[in-house]
Amino acid sequence: MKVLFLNGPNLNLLGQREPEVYGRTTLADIEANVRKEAKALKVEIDFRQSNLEGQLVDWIQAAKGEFDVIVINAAAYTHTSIALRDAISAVGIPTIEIHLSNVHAREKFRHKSLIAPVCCGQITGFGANSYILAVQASVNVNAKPDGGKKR
Ligand code: CA2
Repeated sequence: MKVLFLNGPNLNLLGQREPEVYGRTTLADIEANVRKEAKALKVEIDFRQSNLEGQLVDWIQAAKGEFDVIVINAAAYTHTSIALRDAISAVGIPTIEIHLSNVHAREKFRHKSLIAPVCCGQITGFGANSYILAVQASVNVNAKPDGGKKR
């Protein structure tokens, strides 16, 4: 099975800025850990980051027929992007929303996720481990009789 990991704006800065909020782990460290877990679970992964909303939409659209599951940390676009929501809904690939921080314990504007209603579920607040939990969740999403499809 193939899982596409997508990372949104500013996540390329992880480990370099605001370590008190997001920790000292870099996105490259996270990718390396995700690859280890994926190998153990016999999952193939692709791991990408973009600061551009349109690029993320293009990747989601192109995932059709290529990937079984999408895992997305849409970063700030989580709270603003109808375009990402529409793309996730349109491709119909089971999608898992993830966050490093617990968005519900932060500012009010982070409590609302525009993509959550079209995702299978949300993993939020476990730091870099949210990504590892997402690899494990991907395997289970795919094992569901309906392939994890929703609405
Ligand atoms: O907790 C998460 O994973 C977030 O998706 C991170 C986003 C934030 O807008 C979401 O509400 C929650 C921010 C990513 C920015 O990452 C930075 C990393 C280092 C320095 C500055 C920003």
